[in-house]
Amino acid sequence: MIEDMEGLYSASCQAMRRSLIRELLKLTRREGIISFAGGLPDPSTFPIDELVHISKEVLEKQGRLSLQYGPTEGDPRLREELSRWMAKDGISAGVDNILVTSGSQQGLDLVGRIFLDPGDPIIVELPTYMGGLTAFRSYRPEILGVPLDDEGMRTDLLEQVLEGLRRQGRRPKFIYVVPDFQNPSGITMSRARREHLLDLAARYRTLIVEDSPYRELRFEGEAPPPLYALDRDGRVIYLSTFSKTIAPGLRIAWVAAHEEIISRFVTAKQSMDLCSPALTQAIAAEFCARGYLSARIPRMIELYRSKRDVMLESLEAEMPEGVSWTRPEGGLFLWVRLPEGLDTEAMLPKAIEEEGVAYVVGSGFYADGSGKNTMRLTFCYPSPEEIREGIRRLARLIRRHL
Ligand code: PMP
Ligand code: G9A
Repeated sequence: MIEDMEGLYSASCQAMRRSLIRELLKLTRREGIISFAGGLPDPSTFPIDELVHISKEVLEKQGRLSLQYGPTEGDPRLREELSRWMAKDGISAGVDNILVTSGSQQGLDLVGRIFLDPGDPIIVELPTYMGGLTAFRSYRPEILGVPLDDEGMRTDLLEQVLEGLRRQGRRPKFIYVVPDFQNPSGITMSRARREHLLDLAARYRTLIVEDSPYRELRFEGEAPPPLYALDRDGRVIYLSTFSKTIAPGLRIAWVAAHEEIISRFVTAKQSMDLCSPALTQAIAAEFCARGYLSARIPRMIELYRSKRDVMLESLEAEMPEGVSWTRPEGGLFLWVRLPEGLDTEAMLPKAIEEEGVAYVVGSGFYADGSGKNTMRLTFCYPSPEEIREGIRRLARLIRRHL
């Protein structure tokens, strides 16, 4: 290895951090560990038979096209299907407002790439999706956090942050939110907060990045409209994905935004990967066209709802006094708060080694490193029996630390 490598890596590279979630994924495969860590969809939901049939047909009938490079914007047929799919939520996005990406994770990186210079302010929720933080951090912005309550981002506090920036003659490049069954907290932003957020974004002349991979997975209650559907100014960049509704292995997701912004994304994506895989796009388009997507969602909801219920019941039965948690109406995650003074990061090695249970340390989701006494649990991957046993183990560990 040559000497002085440090001096060769860019400042951006040195600002990059490994995802704790990705590191913990290795544990999912370890014998005897019950993992509440990575948000891996339950593999029993993967539509393997349908995908076998469709893949065969796509290769036989349109192999010359689907094995070729495709347009950067994405497969035109898939974009038409996506436009129709989003219309059911009141999102009016034509084909020219849509860019297909290689996972929403690429969409987040593209957002960082086209908007951020070092030191630029952006605003995120406290806590927020860790993968969003890692994507943005590599562009070295100044990240400001606004706390959540059970109605989502505290827009009254957001207003103070925006006002503080204005006094310095600055405005944030964007406000990043995960409004539906948020990763990590499971909280959904109320309609009133959505309207206030849009109003503030307009008054302070900034953009909103609405990242919504879990929207389809609503177990109960009424869905507030997407921010994109409430927006009148082309101020919202909407991200969604098939990772949680079909399978993450397809790596098919999309961004909907104003045409001008899409055109910048297209230019940026060309230097990343030229285009997303034509083959999985063609398969996804066919999957949608046959109505398989809408047909399968009720079954997924039923499965995840029952797992959420098992987790809530187990928490209720096992957790000691002073521990609290959210009760999400959908999605894959819930959020646990331990009494002040407990440190979930220090507890994790013991959870794994002594109890054989894993979770994601909450502070990783806080841009300011707070949240030491919090953790994220997912109920999507383990079986109901594993959920019961895992919560028993976790409660035992917490009791030992109280
Ligand atoms: N955003 C959020 C909020 C997520 O939870 C995830 C996946 N866990 C992603 C983006 C990335 O999803 P993908 O790249 O699989 O589409
Ligand atoms: O990194 C992954 O594998 C996706 C999961 C994300 C999460 O658990 O938040």
